[in-house]
Amino acid sequence: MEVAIIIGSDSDWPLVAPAWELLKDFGIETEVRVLSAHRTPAACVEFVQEAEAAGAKVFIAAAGLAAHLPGAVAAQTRRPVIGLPVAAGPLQGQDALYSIVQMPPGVPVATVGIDNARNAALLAAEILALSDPDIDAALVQYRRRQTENVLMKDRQLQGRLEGDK
Ligand code: RP5
Repeated sequence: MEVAIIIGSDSDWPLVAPAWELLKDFGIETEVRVLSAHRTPAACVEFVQEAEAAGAKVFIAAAGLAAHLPGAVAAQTRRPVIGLPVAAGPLQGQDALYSIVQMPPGVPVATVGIDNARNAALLAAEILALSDPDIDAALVQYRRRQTENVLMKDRQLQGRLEGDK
């Protein structure tokens, strides 16, 4: 296992699944577990230790509401932890964002935007790419496709605007 994804509830999965898909596309071995900092604290600690022993180099932890999961994971490992705030509940992820990003000095969590599962996966891939040329090559291709896609959209818009003249 190279990346361990932990989600605070199965209700988070639809928003986190794009991260798993992207890592799979990059050929990165990823395990996903539902474990909560509040509801299953002991199992959460146990898994982080097991995952680290199994070779996990990066953790992605996703949670909504009072999202303590990424911080609780970071407290148990020196591997980089990427926190993904999930838009759940009446505050739609703003509570989770502040909770995840405002870690006390000494235990960092790299926080991405609310529901931005894709950026969490890309950040994990970029960390792994530092020591894996295949993942680095996959990232080069990903950026190239992204650039081509935006330029194509620009050409399409220019075409439509020309047609309106
Ligand atoms: C958080 O509480 C979870 O990460 C989820 O985003 C939110 C709601 O959980 P459920 O009540 O849907 O299980 O801990």
